[in-house]
Parts: sequence; C-alpha cells; structure tokens
Amino acid sequence: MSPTSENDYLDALIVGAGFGGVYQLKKLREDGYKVRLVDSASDFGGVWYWNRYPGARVDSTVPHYEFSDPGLWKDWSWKQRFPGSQELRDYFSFVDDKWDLRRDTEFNMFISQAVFDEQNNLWHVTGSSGKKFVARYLLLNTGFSAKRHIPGWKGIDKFKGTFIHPSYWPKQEPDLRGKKVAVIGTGSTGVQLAQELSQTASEFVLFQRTPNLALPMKQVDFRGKEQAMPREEYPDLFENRRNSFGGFSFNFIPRSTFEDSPEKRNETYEELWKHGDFHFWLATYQDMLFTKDANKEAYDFWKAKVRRRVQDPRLREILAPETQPHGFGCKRISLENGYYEIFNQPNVSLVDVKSTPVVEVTERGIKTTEKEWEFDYVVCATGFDAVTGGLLQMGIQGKAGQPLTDKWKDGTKTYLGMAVSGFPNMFFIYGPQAPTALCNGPTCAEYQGNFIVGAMNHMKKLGLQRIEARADAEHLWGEDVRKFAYSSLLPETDSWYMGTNIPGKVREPLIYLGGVPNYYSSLEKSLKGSLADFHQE
Ligand code: N01
Repeated sequence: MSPTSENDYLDALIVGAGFGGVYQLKKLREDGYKVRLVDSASDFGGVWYWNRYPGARVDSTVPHYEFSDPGLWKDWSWKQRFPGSQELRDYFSFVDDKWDLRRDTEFNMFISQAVFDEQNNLWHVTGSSGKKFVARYLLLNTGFSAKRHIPGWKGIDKFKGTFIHPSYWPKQEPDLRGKKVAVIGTGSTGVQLAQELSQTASEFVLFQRTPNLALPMKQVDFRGKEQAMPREEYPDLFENRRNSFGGFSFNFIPRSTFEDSPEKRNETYEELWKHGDFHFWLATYQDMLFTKDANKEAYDFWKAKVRRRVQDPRLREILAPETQPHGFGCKRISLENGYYEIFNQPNVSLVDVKSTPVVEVTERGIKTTEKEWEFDYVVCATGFDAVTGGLLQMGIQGKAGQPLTDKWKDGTKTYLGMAVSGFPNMFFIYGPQAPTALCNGPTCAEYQGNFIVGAMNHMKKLGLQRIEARADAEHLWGEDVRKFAYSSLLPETDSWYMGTNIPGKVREPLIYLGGVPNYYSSLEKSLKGSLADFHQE
C-alpha cells in the first residue's frame, strides 16, 4: 500500500457518533489534530439515534448521564431525572451546536474494512459506497450494542405482519391501537417496551425466557427550574465519579450484609428501595455481588416486594420465582416504572418460553410448543451480540493482515479494554475488558477518551508514529479481568456480560469488574509511566 497524499491524510478516523466519538472529535481538534468522525446512522446520538422504540430511556440519572463540560451543563436543563431517548437526541443536537461537530462528521457511513499498513503506520479504511480513508489512528467508538441479535427461528420471513428489532424502530411511529402485539425478550428493552405497548395494543403478549429482576426506577419530572441537584454541586459530582465502583456519586455500603441486625438490614434495604435508580444494586452492602448468602438476602427482599404487585399466583411465580433463578444483579439490572402491574391488565399475557419454547415464526404469529399465537406485530427484543460484536463486524485487520476475528476466536484479548497487541494505532472505548455498561456512556467517554488523547499527544511530542499494546501487558490485563470477575458471582449467571446470550460465543467475562477507581488508576499509571506498557516507534 502506498502512502497517501497530504489532502487525504487524517490524524484520526473516529467511528461512532455517540458520546465517545463526539468527545474525541472535540478533544482532538482542540489539540490540533486533523480528524473525521463517521457513523452509519444519519445523525448524532449513537445508541440513542437507534433506540427510539416506545419507552426507550436511559437508566442512569442526570447529571451522571451527561458531559462534565460546564460550557454544556450551565446552559442545558433536563425535563426528567431519567431522560427519554428523544430528549437525549435533543441533547446531542445541543452538543453539536456548542461543539460545532457536524463540519467534521460524515453520516450514513458504515465501516466495512480497516487494514493496518505496517510500512507506513497508517490505517486504510473503507466505508459504505466504497469511500476510502487513510488515518494514523483508528478510534472505534461503536458502543457495546452495535450488532443486533435475532435468534435463528425458522419462518421469520413468512410472517405476514411486522417483525422488528426494537433498535430499528421506525421514525414514523406505528399506530398499535387495536393491534395484537408480541414482545420477545425481557431485558431492559423488553421491559421498557412492555410498559408502553401494553397500554396501547388491544392484546399484548410478552415472551419471557428469564425473569428480569428489575428495580423501581423512581422517575421524576422536573417542574419549572427544578433539576436533579443545584448546578454548583455538579463539579464535585463529576470529580467523584472516579471514586465509585460504578462511576456514580454513590458507592457500596462499606459493611457486609450480615454485619447488620435483621431489623437494621431491612431498614437499609427499604431506604435503598425508596431511592430508586441503581441504589439497590450498586449502593447496597459491599458483599451483595460477591457472596451467595448476601445475594440471596437481597433477592428475598426483592421477591417479597415484587410478588405483592402481581395478582395472579401463576404469573407471580414466573416473574418472581420462590426459588432464586440467578444471582441478583448478575444480569444487567433494569429499572422499571409499573412493569409488574401490567400483568394485572386483562389485555396482557405472559408466556414462559422456558417451559413452552418458541418453535418457529409462522405466517400468523409465533408457534410455541404449546400453541400458535396470532399477532400483527412481533417485536424481537432479544438484545445484541454485545460488547464485542460491533468491533468484530468491521473487517479489521492488524499486523500481517491478521483479522481481529482471528485474534479473538478463542476469547477476547485487550490491554486496558482499549488496545490490542498486533493492532497498532487502534483504540476503542466502551468495549470488552473495560467497565463498560457498569460505568455509563458519558463517564467512560471522558475517562477513556482522555487516555487516548493523552497517548496521541505523547506520541506527537516524541515524534513517534506507531503505538501498540505489548503482548505481556495484554496477558496480565486479561488475568486481572478474570481475577476480578471470578471473585464475584457474575460468571455463574448466563448473560451478555459473559457472552452467553449469543449461541457459539466464547463464555468469558467481557466486563472489567475491578470497578471504576481501579480502572481509572490503571489508565493514570500507564500515562504517567510514559506508556511503557506499549511498544512505541
Ligand atoms: O437485551 P438483553 P436488551 N428466546 O440481552 C431474551 C442496555 N439497555 O436490548 O435472559 C427467547 O438484555 C433474553 O433472555 P435470557 C442495557 O445495558 C439499556 O434488553 O437470555 N428469549 C433476554 O430477556 C441492557 O442490558 C437501556 O434468557 C430470548 C432478552 O431477549 C442492554 O442494553 C435500554 C432469546 C435480551 O435482553 C441490552 O438490553 C435498553 C430466545 N432465543 C437497553 N434470545 C436503558 O438505558 C434472547 N432472548 C434503560
């Protein structure tokens, strides 16, 4: 491959126009780099561009879920404590105006190939329509849910109604009044959809394989000038994120569950419950995710709360079983608003697909081992090839033409959850082996984005052109990821955290569970140590 002309050359090509991508575009331009941002969507927002299904909303509170730049938050007010997806798209539009992003962005551009040119230390990247880019750095900000998952049921193409994955929800809202609607899947998406669609469809059927141990969201609508907290407290909140396990302003209680008396423990649980948000998950006793007895105690409290909200004893047992179905909080926690009450409505049915699995999709609907259900709409909320799928679908080839799919065929290997040995000048954020989806999008975007910008500045200062994670550093990072994961209860539960939601995918901990403080200090240590954990040329 030949070097490129001055005109075509980019210091960095950024892929993905969500929180990560727009942050890097801003920071790198400020530091004088020639940068281009591309996205397969037709506007900013990343996951919020795609997630426009009824009820889609974030499950982190603001101001946790926004950038820490005072130039933004001083002029932005939210309508709700947990904003909906339209409000998040409005926020991106506001950020675009403030940071002047659009002039360096190309939309409707899916990256289908990226090949590293070892001779010139450049990435040659191909986008849809054959467009070529040549960049020193390839910065992947494709998020953890860029690749949809639809199970391979036969007959999907025969269905006469509408069969849709929720992240392709049409911009023109379909009218579901008087319609028979199914949702398959009870992850965060399925729960949010069920709450909404059960209110409009004439018949609504939810297909559940595993109960979602969802927590009350406790949404708040802000009135007048009201916001989640006074703006003068924002800087402290942003500063403190790095001190909390999940990157929030709250942290685990520094006590174990059974150190408290049953009365005191109940009082504590009630307080956490009342607060809503992720408090019953990430602000609870420090041993809840690590010790079986502690975990069961939390489940029993949850179960008692939920069971009394469901009238039908049969449904109660499917939704909140007497026997704990899996580790509490070991699948990604979802936040609900009236989810359990919908099962008391006459137009709502719940199908337990563990006891009556889906056999096929038919012309008229869904056939389970028990019966054929008829629908006008089937919404397939079966999730994503999460965390790694988005990265692996881009045709990335590193040194000696090695495909990333080949490098990761027996398991994911990264350094700091951001770089891969054999793939120089390539960084990604919000991917595997980082605190992804534990620590939220904007927080990771800033911490990981600052690291990338710091690394690029370091290279520029030394006049170097190639940076690559060392294989030994990568190996040790993998060990650390596994050490933290296996000290917790999470690996015992099937979930996308472990890659088990995709048939054939390697079962492995995909998320760094050392917590944000440990992760943050690893990034700091690497930068302060002049990136000695990377080969530099
Ligand atoms: O996907 P999921 P999601 N037959 O993988 C079921 C974030 N998010 O889109 O649990 C029948 O969680 C599957 O069943 P099981 C958030 O981080 C955030 O809901 O594997 N069912 C499960 O119930 C979240 O965790 C927000 O047994 C099948 C469901 O489909 C992540 O995105 C909103 C099946 C998939 O759940 C992904 O959430 C939305 C089959 N063959 C998403 N295959 C907020 O901010 C799968 N399922 C609130």
